[in-house]
Amino acid sequence: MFLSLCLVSVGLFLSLPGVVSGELEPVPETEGLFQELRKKVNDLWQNLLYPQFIRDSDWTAYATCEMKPSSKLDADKPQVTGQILFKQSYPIGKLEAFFDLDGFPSENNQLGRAIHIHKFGDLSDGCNTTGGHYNPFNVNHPHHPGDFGNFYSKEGKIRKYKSNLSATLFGPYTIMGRSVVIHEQEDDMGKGNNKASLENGNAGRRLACCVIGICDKNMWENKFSKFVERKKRGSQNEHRSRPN
Ligand SMILES: [Cu+2]
Ligand SMILES: [Zn+2]
Repeated sequence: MFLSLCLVSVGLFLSLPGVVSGELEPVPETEGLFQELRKKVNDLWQNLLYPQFIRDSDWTAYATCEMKPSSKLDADKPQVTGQILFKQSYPIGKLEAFFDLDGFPSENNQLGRAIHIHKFGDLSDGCNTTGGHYNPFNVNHPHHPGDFGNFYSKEGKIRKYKSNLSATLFGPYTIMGRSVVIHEQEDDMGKGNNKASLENGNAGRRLACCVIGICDKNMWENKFSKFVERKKRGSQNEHRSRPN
């Protein structure tokens, strides 16, 4: 850590034009060394600012979360599986997410189910070891970056696209390596008049969870284009069947 800080300080120092051309200009025999050091510092900065996985995919980060029922869940509870995909353009794009989940009871008019980002990507004791809501700024629920709200299933499925989310895949508050949890019950959005409401929205048991990890661009593009196609077809059919 100390070495990195030293290198960074040297880099800043070397990048000041006045310094390089001023009285501290290196003597010829040390010039090669300085050049090498400068390159190392530049590479360090590049890697810090622009992580490899973003540079590899047109300056956009993609992540996936492979949803599985909690290993501690009773057999009579809904066994939710599927995928949540994330996309975010570097550096100032807002997070987009696509929720593609199955296994909810098939009767319609089900209550909403809360979905949140939890602190840990640890599934060693099912979803119980994912900790509380990811809360880097020490605020109340529902103002955590991963408070995605309530989701309503249709014919046992949730297919939902959300944009402009406040969680991020970049920097010190990245959600990469943390988890997404689906709860049995509705999120009271902090209006439950008790302590738990301001911590977790009283959303009840953890049905299913997954760990967020880097994925390929194609994963998002394939899934999302199918979703858009299905939506288009759905709205056309709706249009056709609507009386004039
Ligand atoms: Cu939760
Ligand atoms: Zn929360």
